[in-house]
Amino acid sequence: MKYSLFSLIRNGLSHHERWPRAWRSPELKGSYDVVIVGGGGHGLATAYYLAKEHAVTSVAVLEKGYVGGGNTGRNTEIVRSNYLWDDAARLYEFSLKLWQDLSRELNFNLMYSKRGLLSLGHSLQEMRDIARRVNANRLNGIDSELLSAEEVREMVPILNTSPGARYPVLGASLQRRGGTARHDAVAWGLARAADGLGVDVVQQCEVTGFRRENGRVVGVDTTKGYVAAKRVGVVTAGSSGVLASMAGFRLPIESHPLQAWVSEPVKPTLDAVVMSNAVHAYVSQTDRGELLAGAGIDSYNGYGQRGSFSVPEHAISSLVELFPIFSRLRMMRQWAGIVDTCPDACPIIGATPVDGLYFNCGWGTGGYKATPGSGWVFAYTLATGRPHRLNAPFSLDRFRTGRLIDEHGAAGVAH
Ligand code: FAD
Ligand code: PYC
Repeated sequence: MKYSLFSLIRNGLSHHERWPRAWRSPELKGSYDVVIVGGGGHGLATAYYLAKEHAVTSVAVLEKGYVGGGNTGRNTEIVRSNYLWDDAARLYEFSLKLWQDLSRELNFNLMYSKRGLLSLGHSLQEMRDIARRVNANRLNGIDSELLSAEEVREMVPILNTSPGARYPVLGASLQRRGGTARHDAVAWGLARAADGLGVDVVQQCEVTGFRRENGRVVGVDTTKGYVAAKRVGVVTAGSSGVLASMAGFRLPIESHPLQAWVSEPVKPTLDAVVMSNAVHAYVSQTDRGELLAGAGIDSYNGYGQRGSFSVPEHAISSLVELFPIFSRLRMMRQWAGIVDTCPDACPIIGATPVDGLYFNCGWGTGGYKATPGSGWVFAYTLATGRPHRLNAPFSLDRFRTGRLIDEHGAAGVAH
């Protein structure tokens, strides 16, 4: 106890000079069993579970920038599993169960906070859709409740629930286990744990091409040289289309900016996550006191991590209608990530037309919550060459067979 107090004071005064590195900065080797392209949460989780669950430790994660610098470090941290269709509900629920124990498992505080997530209904038809989703969730064993306007008012007294409001609140769905988890901690915790199991996490290493022999991938070209690999997993979110085109095929994916912003910090005022599909806006309060909010996607395609002004303007004016108390808040920062949207608002996890090359992408606006589950099933696929039953429905092939899984309603943020 004395020692930890002493070490806390010493480290507090040291301006980080004496802090050890959380993971190595290894030289890139000439070959690996598995190369993972993309050092976001999904790529790092894949590497971690490859090593932990399948004893595959000859693994490199190649990241063109820095770990967590993509959508993993840009999202609004919402975690939930209340999806409509069985296939999606199973995958997201599996992930939510992994979040439960992940801080302990990684020995890294991910600050998973089950503060409850409300999805508001503003019209009779929206309430019918919400009720359908709540019932479907319950049939899948997922906690989900239908709240009346009065119950919403009790839970979030600062919400404008007056009948004359511009966006009248008729009720909401509530997932009590839904909430938030701190995104940069997720990237760092997974990078450290994967590194500890022998995975090479190589930053500033961009993949620039794939090499093939007899229709099979044999390695990748990078800005640090060529690396041979028995299998390659691509987990590059908004850049997935670019990587697929390097490999010689197309994905049914569009890349769009998705924006978010935080206000100056204020005293605790909102202890649940509140989303509204109809107004394309959502908000929660961070542990630092900032109001963290976001909108639907910018409608145009693009790779600029900025977005256009009209989107936050619309979302903020709607949020102020819903929460008049926020009207004097000052915005501190705004940013965007590039999200990879699929026509059915569901991911693609599995084989591609190139043997040995697998993609995990298309999570769009909602992949953060799936980080551990996505890594877990993708590790299974990379280790065995087969889909796990949880990711089998999310094949690229579904766009040929027509077995789509339409989750636009549950995606929560407009695609
Ligand atoms: P990323 O974290 O983007 O990682 C991909 C990595 O690949 C990047 O680091 C990139 O640099 C790297 N890369 C790209 N090309 C190359 C290359 N050629 N070579 C090497 N590396 C490369 N989801 C939720 O569930 N809840 C939310 O509240 C939520 N809010 C969001 C808010 C915003 C503003 C945004 C932008 C997204 C939000 N999302 C949310 C979606 C979520 O962030 C993503 O689905 C998820 O983080 C994707 O993780 P990833 O690891 O696949 O991608
Ligand atoms: O998927 O829950 C979600 C989400 C909220 C904000 C952005 N994505």
